[in-house]
Amino acid sequence: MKLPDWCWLSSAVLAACGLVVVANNETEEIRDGRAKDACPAMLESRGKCSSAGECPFQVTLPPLAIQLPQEFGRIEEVFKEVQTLKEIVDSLKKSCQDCKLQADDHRDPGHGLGSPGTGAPGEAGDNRVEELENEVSKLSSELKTAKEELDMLQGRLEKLNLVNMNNIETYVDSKVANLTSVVNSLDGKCSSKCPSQELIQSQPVQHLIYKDCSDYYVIGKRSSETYRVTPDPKNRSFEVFCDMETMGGGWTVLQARLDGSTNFTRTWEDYKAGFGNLRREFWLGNDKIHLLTKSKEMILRVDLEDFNGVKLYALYDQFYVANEFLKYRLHIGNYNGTAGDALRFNKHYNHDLKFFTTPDRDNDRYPSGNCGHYYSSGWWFDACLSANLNGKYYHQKYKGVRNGIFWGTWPGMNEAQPTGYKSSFKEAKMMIRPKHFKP
Ligand SMILES: [Ca+2]
Repeated sequence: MKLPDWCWLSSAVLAACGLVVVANNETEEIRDGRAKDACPAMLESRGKCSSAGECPFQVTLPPLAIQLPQEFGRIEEVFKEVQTLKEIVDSLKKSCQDCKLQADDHRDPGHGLGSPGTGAPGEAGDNRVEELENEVSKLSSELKTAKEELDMLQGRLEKLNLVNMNNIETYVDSKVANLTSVVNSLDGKCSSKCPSQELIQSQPVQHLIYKDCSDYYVIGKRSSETYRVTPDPKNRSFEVFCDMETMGGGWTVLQARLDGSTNFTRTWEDYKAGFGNLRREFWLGNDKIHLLTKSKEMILRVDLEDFNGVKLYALYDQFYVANEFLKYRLHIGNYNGTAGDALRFNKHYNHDLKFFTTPDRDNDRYPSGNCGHYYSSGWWFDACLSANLNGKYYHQKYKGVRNGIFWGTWPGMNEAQPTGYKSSFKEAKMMIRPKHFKP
């Protein structure tokens, strides 16, 4: 081990000054005053010299201060720390001992306090500790299992939350639409392949159930009139107006506007049951429209005429209105025609798949108000409209809120009028016919 530098330095000092030998024979003293002043280390005799001339000597060194490196300063701290740790260990030992005593008491209550001496206290305590450890470990594992089960339940609950009313409605809607389509296709098969059906059709008297106007057309009825139809045998039959002229005829009319004689600003119940005069202006009624569109796959035709005598039409190759539970939701198919696809104007104004809204029943997609109230109508409002055939009847152009009969794709309809006037329609009509009907 290499001696630190300070050690060599001290030796050098001693060597440089040399030793002053002092014979302290009590009687004589040899001194070198000069040397004594310079070197504080002295060699002196102690006691009397022996007869052989050997004298005891001693070396007296001055107090020695050695500069230790800083690291040595920590030794004191380390000692203190060790002391503290020792105290802690002692106190832990003691409490551990107490703990063992208590543990034994708990394990065997009959012994009472201070009676663990019956066994080996240390061993008993160790066993108890082991038992407790096992118990804790078991509890911890049970807790973990319970937490996992909770997590799983939470997940299932979240999934259930996702199945909200909208999803159920959409599901039921699509199932109803599918069933309607299947029933209709079976209907179609039977009428084309079943000879008895042909027999029935050739013998009008036996055609007992007329589901819609096309059935009257089939038995030879050609006048546009009111007829009684039974789209669903489980429901009552009702009167409808049949258009037997337009585009081959066989149309069941759902709605008509022609002179403003009927008020269309109505309640939910009115729109549900229907109102007006079948030979003039009317709304057939949402329940009836539902039954008609449920009984067969239907197409929709909208006829419009403005005050300039311009007549245009729109055809949709599917038209279905859900039941009241599903808020008479609208389903429309592909557009064809001359008036433009106002029911599906763009992604912001689309009446397809929208619920029916009336001034007293807000099912629209406009969060801060009721489109039906604002536009004085019952309709399948989005937020709010690109078409509204149940708007107010105006006999001419009008100003203010666009609450008149409206078809957004009508030529010039959306162009800003310098006068601020809005145009309306002289006549409007909605009617349906089975998709597979051949006039
Ligand atoms: Ca609303």
